Amino acid sequence: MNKKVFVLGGDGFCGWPTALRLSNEGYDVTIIDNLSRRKIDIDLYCESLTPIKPIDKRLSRWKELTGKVIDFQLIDIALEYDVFLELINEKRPDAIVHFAEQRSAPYSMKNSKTKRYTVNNNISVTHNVLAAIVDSGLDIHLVHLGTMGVYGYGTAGISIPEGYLNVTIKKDGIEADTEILYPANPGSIYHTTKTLDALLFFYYNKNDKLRITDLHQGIVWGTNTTETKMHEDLVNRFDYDGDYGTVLNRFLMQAAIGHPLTIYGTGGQTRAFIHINNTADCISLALQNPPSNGERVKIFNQATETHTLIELAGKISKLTNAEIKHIDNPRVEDAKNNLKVDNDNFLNVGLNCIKLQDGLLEEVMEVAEKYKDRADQSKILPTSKWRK
Ligand code: NAD
Ligand code: USQ
Repeated sequence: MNKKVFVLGGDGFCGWPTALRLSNEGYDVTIIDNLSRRKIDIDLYCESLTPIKPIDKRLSRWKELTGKVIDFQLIDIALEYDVFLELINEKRPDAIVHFAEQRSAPYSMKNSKTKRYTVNNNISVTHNVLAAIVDSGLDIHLVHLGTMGVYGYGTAGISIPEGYLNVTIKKDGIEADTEILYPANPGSIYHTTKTLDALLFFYYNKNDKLRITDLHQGIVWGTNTTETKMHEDLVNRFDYDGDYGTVLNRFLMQAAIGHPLTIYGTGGQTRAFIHINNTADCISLALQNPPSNGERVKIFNQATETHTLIELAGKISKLTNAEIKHIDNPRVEDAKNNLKVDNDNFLNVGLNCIKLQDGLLEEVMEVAEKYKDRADQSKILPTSKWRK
């Protein structure tokens, strides 16, 4: 029998291509999503640059092309605990992949309403998933999408380890060796929810022996994967607006429509990146390499390279002659930082890193070029400020 996996947030940017990848690999996939991301688009008067199809159309096209069935359940996991638990008891999944959170840092910083929504939603979803696994009594492997930003991006000169740090504490004339979780240093309310998630995982793993993998993912770029390219109806979302658009995709889209590349501040910020195809690869690898019973939370850094923003903008400008514009940074963050990230855990289980290459950059720009008439230029500049 095929292994059963729930993909929470499987209608979103990372969840949709991952659900298709897992279905293609033979998993029996159920997507659970409350479609809140589509509703936030309506609230913000924005749309994905790519014309994403309704979830039922996506799934019927997938079935027609591959013969594979993906089930969809419209559940708000933060609010509908009993319905969610009932579904777990009914379907008895082997694994749950958890993408279902409000994931934009700028959206989380807009106002007290979006701050409260982000905290309430993200923490409730994560805690409900953990409590439901315990209530079900099943041995379910939970794979969660965390973020590199739980650590801040400054590194005291060392590369960021995968979750744990060996330290020597010197106090009262005594030296003690111990292992700690790498210190959290979030830079937005959104990132703060991910540090709180990490503590919930630590606790449930210690107390209830849950098997958990927490993936600290960098900024995802690109649009389509092997599976979403199979048909226009499967196209992935492409966020470009000031709240949900992430930096590299924004630069690529801006270049395609002739808008200056918007660097916030100096551009000396270094960030970690990963291509969307590698996101799906990593989830598949994490599912194939679960922690054993009794093992501590497995923490993987899910990033393939690091770059400064000025370096990225320079690369795209060289390719396209796009103008680069520095604008006042709306965020509170270091103007400049070094960032090195260990990613041995994924390399050791066979991740084939897709690195930034001109071919791939062009591919994303072609997507942007194809849909540029859908772009609303009034949505490009940032409107959310970290301090009022
Ligand atoms: P997304 O907003 O496109 O997708 C999240 C999905 O979760 C949406 O479809 C949304 O409707 C759903 N969802 C949210 N709250 C829910 C709830 N209460 N109940 C049911 N469904 C709910 O975001 P994404 O870019 O696909 O990110 C997915 C995960 O990966 C997030 O947890 C994010 O923090 C993490 N991540 C994303 C990136 C990135 O660059 N996109 C980078 C690192 C980590
Ligand atoms: N930035 C610009 N110009 C832009 C947009 C952003 O200079 O037009 C800068 C920001 O100031 C920041 C950096 O680019 O220094 C990254 O911003 P981003 O919006 O691309 O990414 P971020 O807010 O960090 O969040 C994204 C995802 C989030 C995920 C995170 C991974 O939205 O879900 O957790 O990347 S990480 O950054 O590694 O923590």
